[in-house]
Amino acid sequence: MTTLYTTAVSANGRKALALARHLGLDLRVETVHVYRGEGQAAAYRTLNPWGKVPTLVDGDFVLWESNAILVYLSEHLGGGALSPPDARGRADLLRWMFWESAHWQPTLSRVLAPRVAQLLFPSPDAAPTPVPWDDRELGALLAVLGAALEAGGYVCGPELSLADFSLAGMTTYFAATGFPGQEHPAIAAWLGRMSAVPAWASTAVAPWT
Ligand SMILES: N[C@@H](CCC(=O)N[C@@H](CS)C(=O)NCC(=O)O)C(=O)O
Repeated sequence: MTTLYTTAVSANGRKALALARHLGLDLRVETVHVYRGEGQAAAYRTLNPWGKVPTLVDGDFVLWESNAILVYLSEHLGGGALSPPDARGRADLLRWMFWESAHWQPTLSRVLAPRVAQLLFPSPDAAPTPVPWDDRELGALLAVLGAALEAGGYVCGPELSLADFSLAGMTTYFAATGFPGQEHPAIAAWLGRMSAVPAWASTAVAPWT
């Protein structure tokens, strides 16, 4: 039995859950309410010393870091689906997944965190914290991703790949935090295509919907 430890509202957990559904994998989902501190529980930290979600447990194999989990789900359990078989295609895929982890995810976390926290823990008295969508570093990242999506397909070309699940993760927060899609039409169009992927759409939950 394979178990995914996650919480439905987590952007990184959503990547793994959505890919598992897309591949038709039979995963047991165990909820860890990381935003209520459950990630720091001693028992969970024996699986994931970092105390975050997602974590995948497949028999005696324990894996954390969402992008590594995507690769494992595809290669070990999904027959290599959504991952190109050739070296250049695979290197391109990994390039985008490393970029997601090194740049996209940290920058979006920094820019969105205050508003995301408000939406997770609403307080009737708090005015919405504005999201600095004009942040210079974020602008550079949006330009790079937008250019890659200009042709109208997916991140690595005309076919959906693991890179789409990876990069779409943080966009989980976009609708609720007011992503200015009109300023980034290629990204907005790609998000529309991702919404048409049933496994991606089915993992969208409140307060992000
Ligand atoms: N780089 C990690 C990031 C994991 C991460 O930050 N997960 C968030 C949820 S999206 C979390 O567990 N946050 C709870 C916390 O920081 O305590 C990955 O891609 O898996």
